[in-house]
Amino acid sequence: MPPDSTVLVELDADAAVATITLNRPEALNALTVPMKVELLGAFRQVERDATVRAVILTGAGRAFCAGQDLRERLEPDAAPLGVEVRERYNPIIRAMRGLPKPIVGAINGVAAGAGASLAMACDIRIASEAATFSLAFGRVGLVPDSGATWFLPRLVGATRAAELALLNDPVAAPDAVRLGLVGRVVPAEQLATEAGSVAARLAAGAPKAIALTKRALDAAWTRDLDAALEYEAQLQDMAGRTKDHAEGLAAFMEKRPPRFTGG
Ligand code: T3D
Repeated sequence: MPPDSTVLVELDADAAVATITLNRPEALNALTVPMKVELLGAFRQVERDATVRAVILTGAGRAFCAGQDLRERLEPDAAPLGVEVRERYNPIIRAMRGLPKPIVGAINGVAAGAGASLAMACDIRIASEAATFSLAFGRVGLVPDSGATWFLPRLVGATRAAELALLNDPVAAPDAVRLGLVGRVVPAEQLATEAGSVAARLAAGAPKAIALTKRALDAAWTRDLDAALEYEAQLQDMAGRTKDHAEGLAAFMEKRPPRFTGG
Protein backbone atom coordinates (compact mmCIF):
# COMPACT_ATOMS: atom_id res chain seq x y z
CA MET A 1 0.00 0.00 0.00
CA PRO A 2 1.63 3.35 -1.03
CA PRO A 3 2.22 5.71 1.93
CA ASP A 4 -0.04 8.36 0.36
CA SER A 5 -2.99 5.95 0.00
CA THR A 6 -6.31 7.65 0.58
CA VAL A 7 -7.83 4.32 1.59
CA LEU A 8 -6.02 1.93 3.93
CA VAL A 9 -6.71 -1.80 4.23
CA GLU A 10 -5.42 -3.54 7.34
CA LEU A 11 -5.86 -7.22 8.04
CA ASP A 12 -6.20 -8.78 11.48
CA ALA A 13 -5.44 -12.36 10.52
CA ASP A 14 -6.24 -13.75 13.98
CA ALA A 15 -9.73 -12.26 13.96
CA ALA A 16 -10.25 -12.73 10.17
CA VAL A 17 -11.26 -9.05 10.05
CA ALA A 18 -10.17 -6.41 7.52
CA THR A 19 -10.40 -2.72 8.39
CA ILE A 20 -10.87 -0.25 5.53
CA THR A 21 -10.02 3.30 6.59
CA LEU A 22 -10.91 6.40 4.59
CA ASN A 23 -7.68 8.35 4.86
CA ARG A 24 -7.86 12.04 3.92
CA PRO A 25 -8.28 13.41 7.44
CA GLU A 26 -7.20 16.93 6.43
CA ALA A 27 -10.36 17.15 4.25
CA LEU A 28 -12.59 15.14 6.62
CA ASN A 29 -12.14 12.15 4.28
CA ALA A 30 -14.03 13.88 1.47
CA LEU A 31 -14.12 11.63 -1.56
CA THR A 32 -11.95 12.38 -4.61
CA VAL A 33 -11.86 10.33 -7.81
CA PRO A 34 -8.64 8.48 -6.86
CA MET A 35 -10.08 7.79 -3.42
CA LYS A 36 -13.26 6.33 -4.91
CA VAL A 37 -11.14 4.11 -7.16
CA GLU A 38 -9.12 2.97 -4.13
CA LEU A 39 -12.25 2.37 -2.06
CA LEU A 40 -13.79 0.18 -4.74
CA GLY A 41 -10.46 -1.65 -5.01
CA ALA A 42 -10.45 -2.16 -1.23
CA PHE A 43 -13.89 -3.80 -1.27
CA ARG A 44 -12.81 -6.02 -4.19
CA GLN A 45 -9.63 -6.95 -2.30
CA VAL A 46 -11.50 -8.02 0.85
CA GLU A 47 -14.01 -9.95 -1.27
CA ARG A 48 -11.18 -11.92 -2.97
CA ASP A 49 -9.31 -12.58 0.28
CA ALA A 50 -10.70 -15.84 1.65
CA THR A 51 -9.05 -15.17 5.03
CA VAL A 52 -11.31 -12.14 5.57
CA ARG A 53 -14.70 -12.96 7.09
CA ALA A 54 -15.84 -9.53 8.26
CA VAL A 55 -14.98 -5.95 7.35
CA ILE A 56 -14.89 -2.68 9.30
CA LEU A 57 -15.30 0.64 7.45
CA THR A 58 -14.15 3.75 9.32
CA GLY A 59 -12.50 7.14 8.83
CA ALA A 60 -9.12 8.53 9.87
CA GLY A 61 -9.06 11.61 12.08
CA ARG A 62 -12.15 13.37 13.37
CA ALA A 63 -14.56 12.53 10.49
CA PHE A 64 -16.06 9.41 8.99
CA CYS A 65 -16.55 11.01 5.56
CA ALA A 66 -17.71 14.48 4.45
CA GLY A 67 -19.03 13.17 1.12
CA GLN A 68 -17.93 14.31 -2.31
CA ASP A 69 -14.83 16.52 -2.32
CA LEU A 70 -16.43 19.79 -3.31
CA ARG A 71 -13.14 21.38 -4.37
CA GLU A 72 -12.72 18.64 -6.96
CA ARG A 73 -16.11 19.54 -8.43
CA LEU A 74 -14.71 22.96 -9.33
CA GLU A 75 -11.88 21.53 -11.43
CA PRO A 76 -12.38 22.22 -15.14
CA ASP A 77 -12.12 18.56 -16.14
CA ALA A 78 -14.57 17.28 -13.48
CA ALA A 79 -16.87 14.63 -14.95
CA PRO A 80 -20.58 15.43 -15.30
CA LEU A 81 -22.41 14.47 -12.11
CA GLY A 82 -24.44 11.68 -13.74
CA VAL A 83 -21.23 10.08 -14.98
CA GLU A 84 -19.53 10.46 -11.60
CA VAL A 85 -22.47 8.89 -9.77
CA ARG A 86 -22.90 6.03 -12.25
CA GLU A 87 -19.22 5.23 -12.74
CA ARG A 88 -17.71 6.00 -9.33
CA TYR A 89 -20.29 6.02 -6.55
CA ASN A 90 -22.77 3.37 -7.65
CA PRO A 91 -20.13 0.65 -8.13
CA ILE A 92 -18.94 1.22 -4.54
CA ILE A 93 -22.45 0.89 -3.12
CA ARG A 94 -23.10 -2.20 -5.25
CA ALA A 95 -19.78 -3.70 -4.10
CA MET A 96 -20.75 -3.11 -0.46
CA ARG A 97 -24.24 -4.59 -0.75
CA GLY A 98 -22.99 -7.43 -2.97
CA LEU A 99 -20.06 -8.27 -0.67
CA PRO A 100 -20.80 -11.72 0.76
CA LYS A 101 -19.21 -10.63 4.05
CA PRO A 102 -20.69 -8.36 6.72
CA ILE A 103 -19.54 -4.74 6.92
CA VAL A 104 -19.46 -2.98 10.28
CA GLY A 105 -19.51 0.80 9.92
CA ALA A 106 -17.49 2.37 12.74
CA ILE A 107 -18.83 5.91 12.39
CA ASN A 108 -16.18 7.94 14.18
CA GLY A 109 -17.32 11.46 13.25
CA VAL A 110 -19.34 13.42 10.74
CA ALA A 111 -20.94 11.40 7.92
CA ALA A 112 -22.24 13.87 5.34
CA GLY A 113 -23.61 13.54 1.81
CA ALA A 114 -22.18 10.46 0.14
CA GLY A 115 -20.42 9.79 3.44
CA ALA A 116 -23.83 9.25 5.04
CA SER A 117 -24.68 6.95 2.12
CA LEU A 118 -21.52 4.91 2.75
CA ALA A 119 -22.51 4.60 6.40
CA MET A 120 -26.04 3.50 5.47
CA ALA A 121 -24.67 0.89 3.05
CA CYS A 122 -22.93 -0.91 5.94
CA ASP A 123 -24.70 -3.93 7.46
CA ILE A 124 -24.20 -2.81 11.05
CA ARG A 125 -23.51 0.75 12.17
CA ILE A 126 -21.86 1.69 15.45
CA ALA A 127 -21.44 5.40 16.11
CA SER A 128 -19.07 7.24 18.36
CA GLU A 129 -20.67 9.88 20.58
CA ALA A 130 -18.85 12.38 18.35
CA ALA A 131 -20.61 11.21 15.17
CA THR A 132 -23.20 13.26 13.29
CA PHE A 133 -25.15 12.39 10.18
CA SER A 134 -26.18 14.91 7.55
CA LEU A 135 -27.68 14.28 4.15
CA ALA A 136 -26.04 17.62 3.12
CA PHE A 137 -26.73 17.10 -0.59
CA GLY A 138 -29.49 19.74 -0.63
CA ARG A 139 -27.18 22.36 0.86
CA VAL A 140 -25.11 22.28 -2.30
CA GLY A 141 -28.14 22.05 -4.58
CA LEU A 142 -27.96 18.31 -5.21
CA VAL A 143 -30.24 15.32 -4.66
CA PRO A 144 -29.35 12.46 -2.30
CA ASP A 145 -27.33 9.83 -4.15
CA SER A 146 -25.18 6.75 -3.61
CA GLY A 147 -28.26 4.88 -2.43
CA ALA A 148 -29.38 7.49 0.10
CA THR A 149 -32.95 7.60 -1.24
CA TRP A 150 -33.10 3.80 -1.03
CA PHE A 151 -31.51 3.29 2.38
CA LEU A 152 -32.89 6.25 4.28
CA PRO A 153 -36.66 5.54 4.21
CA ARG A 154 -35.97 1.88 4.89
CA LEU A 155 -33.89 2.74 7.96
CA VAL A 156 -35.90 5.60 9.44
CA GLY A 157 -39.32 5.50 7.71
CA ALA A 158 -40.84 7.81 5.11
CA THR A 159 -41.68 10.73 7.42
CA ARG A 160 -38.20 11.07 8.92
CA ALA A 161 -36.53 10.36 5.58
CA ALA A 162 -38.32 13.29 3.96
CA GLU A 163 -37.32 15.59 6.84
CA LEU A 164 -33.68 14.54 6.73
CA ALA A 165 -33.40 14.64 2.95
CA LEU A 166 -35.23 17.95 2.47
CA LEU A 167 -34.03 19.91 5.52
CA ASN A 168 -30.50 18.42 5.65
CA ASP A 169 -30.23 19.03 9.40
CA PRO A 170 -27.41 17.19 11.16
CA VAL A 171 -28.47 14.29 13.38
CA ALA A 172 -26.42 13.76 16.53
CA ALA A 173 -25.43 10.23 17.51
CA PRO A 174 -28.08 9.70 20.25
CA ASP A 175 -30.83 10.81 17.83
CA ALA A 176 -29.35 8.56 15.16
CA VAL A 177 -29.95 5.58 17.45
CA ARG A 178 -33.48 6.71 18.21
CA LEU A 179 -34.24 7.07 14.49
CA GLY A 180 -32.68 3.73 13.57
CA LEU A 181 -29.82 5.21 11.56
CA VAL A 182 -27.33 3.38 13.78
CA GLY A 183 -27.69 0.42 16.10
CA ARG A 184 -25.66 1.73 19.01
CA VAL A 185 -23.56 4.63 20.24
CA VAL A 186 -20.41 4.27 22.31
CA PRO A 187 -17.90 6.74 23.79
CA ALA A 188 -15.34 7.78 21.15
CA GLU A 189 -12.49 5.99 22.87
CA GLN A 190 -14.43 2.70 22.83
CA LEU A 191 -15.47 2.78 19.16
CA ALA A 192 -12.57 0.79 17.71
CA THR A 193 -12.83 -1.87 20.42
CA GLU A 194 -16.60 -2.18 20.06
CA ALA A 195 -16.45 -2.36 16.24
CA GLY A 196 -13.59 -4.87 16.46
CA SER A 197 -15.50 -7.03 18.87
CA VAL A 198 -18.69 -7.03 16.75
CA ALA A 199 -16.66 -7.76 13.60
CA ALA A 200 -14.82 -10.60 15.35
CA ARG A 201 -18.15 -12.11 16.41
CA LEU A 202 -19.38 -11.92 12.82
CA ALA A 203 -16.12 -13.40 11.54
CA ALA A 204 -16.58 -16.36 13.89
CA GLY A 205 -20.07 -16.99 12.48
CA ALA A 206 -20.94 -19.33 9.60
CA PRO A 207 -19.75 -17.36 6.51
CA LYS A 208 -22.17 -18.82 3.97
CA ALA A 209 -25.18 -18.37 6.26
CA ILE A 210 -24.14 -14.77 6.94
CA ALA A 211 -23.69 -14.06 3.22
CA LEU A 212 -27.11 -15.56 2.43
CA THR A 213 -28.74 -13.67 5.31
CA LYS A 214 -27.35 -10.38 3.97
CA ARG A 215 -28.69 -11.27 0.51
CA ALA A 216 -32.12 -12.24 1.86
CA LEU A 217 -32.55 -9.07 3.92
CA ASP A 218 -31.81 -6.87 0.89
CA ALA A 219 -34.02 -8.91 -1.42
CA ALA A 220 -36.93 -8.79 1.01
CA TRP A 221 -37.29 -5.02 0.53
CA THR A 222 -38.50 -5.52 -3.00
CA ARG A 223 -40.52 -8.76 -2.63
CA ASP A 224 -43.98 -9.57 -1.36
CA LEU A 225 -44.39 -12.03 1.51
CA ASP A 226 -44.96 -15.04 -0.75
CA ALA A 227 -41.83 -14.31 -2.77
CA ALA A 228 -39.81 -13.70 0.40
CA LEU A 229 -41.00 -17.00 1.88
CA GLU A 230 -39.97 -18.86 -1.28
CA TYR A 231 -36.59 -17.07 -1.39
CA GLU A 232 -35.96 -18.00 2.25
CA ALA A 233 -36.73 -21.63 1.38
CA GLN A 234 -34.22 -21.55 -1.51
CA LEU A 235 -31.50 -19.99 0.62
CA GLN A 236 -32.21 -22.33 3.53
CA ASP A 237 -31.81 -25.24 1.15
CA MET A 238 -28.33 -23.90 0.32
CA ALA A 239 -27.43 -23.20 3.95
CA GLY A 240 -28.70 -26.63 4.99
CA ARG A 241 -26.17 -28.30 2.68
CA THR A 242 -23.14 -26.54 4.19
CA LYS A 243 -20.54 -28.18 6.39
CA ASP A 244 -21.05 -25.32 8.80
CA HIS A 245 -24.68 -26.31 9.33
CA ALA A 246 -23.52 -29.85 10.16
CA GLU A 247 -20.90 -28.36 12.49
CA GLY A 248 -23.54 -26.18 14.15
CA LEU A 249 -25.73 -29.21 14.82
CA ALA A 250 -22.78 -31.28 16.09
CA ALA A 251 -21.66 -28.45 18.38
CA PHE A 252 -25.16 -28.14 19.81
CA MET A 253 -25.40 -31.86 20.49
CA GLU A 254 -21.90 -31.95 22.02
CA LYS A 255 -22.59 -28.81 24.10
CA ARG A 256 -19.53 -26.95 22.75
CA PRO A 257 -19.04 -23.75 20.73
CA PRO A 258 -19.15 -24.33 16.96
CA ARG A 259 -16.03 -23.94 14.81
CA PHE A 260 -17.31 -22.60 11.50
CA THR A 261 -14.88 -22.91 8.60
CA GLY A 262 -16.90 -21.56 5.69
CA GLY A 263 -17.50 -25.01 4.20
O1 T3D B 1 -19.80 13.84 -7.80
C1 T3D B 1 -20.65 14.53 -7.21
O2 T3D B 1 -20.41 15.68 -6.82
C2 T3D B 1 -21.99 13.96 -6.94
C3 T3D B 1 -22.03 13.37 -5.61
C4 T3D B 1 -22.30 14.11 -4.51
C5 T3D B 1 -22.34 13.46 -3.22
C6 T3D B 1 -22.14 14.39 -2.05
O3 T3D B 1 -21.55 13.91 -1.12
S1 T3D B 1 -22.75 15.97 -2.05
C7 T3D B 1 -22.40 16.54 -0.41
C8 T3D B 1 -20.97 16.96 -0.26
N1 T3D B 1 -20.61 17.21 1.11
C9 T3D B 1 -20.96 18.33 1.77
O4 T3D B 1 -21.67 19.16 1.27
C10 T3D B 1 -20.38 18.53 3.14
C11 T3D B 1 -19.42 19.72 3.13
N2 T3D B 1 -18.77 19.87 4.42
C12 T3D B 1 -19.39 20.43 5.47
O5 T3D B 1 -20.55 20.83 5.41
C13 T3D B 1 -18.59 20.58 6.71
O6 T3D B 1 -17.23 20.51 6.41
C14 T3D B 1 -18.91 19.48 7.76
C15 T3D B 1 -20.31 19.73 8.33
C16 T3D B 1 -18.83 18.09 7.16
C17 T3D B 1 -17.91 19.59 8.92
O7 T3D B 1 -17.84 20.91 9.39
P1 T3D B 1 -16.63 21.35 10.35
O8 T3D B 1 -16.91 22.77 10.76
O9 T3D B 1 -16.48 20.35 11.41
O10 T3D B 1 -15.29 21.26 9.46
P2 T3D B 1 -14.82 22.26 8.31
O11 T3D B 1 -13.98 23.32 8.88
O12 T3D B 1 -15.98 22.67 7.47
O13 T3D B 1 -13.92 21.27 7.40
C18 T3D B 1 -12.57 20.96 7.75
C19 T3D B 1 -11.78 20.90 6.46
O14 T3D B 1 -12.34 19.86 5.62
C20 T3D B 1 -11.90 22.19 5.66
O15 T3D B 1 -10.69 22.36 4.96
P3 T3D B 1 -9.71 23.59 5.30
O16 T3D B 1 -10.50 24.85 5.14
O17 T3D B 1 -9.29 23.35 6.73
O18 T3D B 1 -8.60 23.47 4.32
C21 T3D B 1 -13.00 21.90 4.68
O19 T3D B 1 -12.96 22.65 3.51
C22 T3D B 1 -12.70 20.43 4.38
N3 T3D B 1 -13.91 19.74 3.87
C23 T3D B 1 -14.97 19.37 4.57
N4 T3D B 1 -15.89 18.81 3.77
C24 T3D B 1 -15.36 18.85 2.53
C25 T3D B 1 -14.09 19.45 2.59
N5 T3D B 1 -13.34 19.63 1.50
C26 T3D B 1 -13.85 19.23 0.32
N6 T3D B 1 -15.07 18.64 0.19
C27 T3D B 1 -15.84 18.45 1.26
N7 T3D B 1 -17.02 17.80 1.12
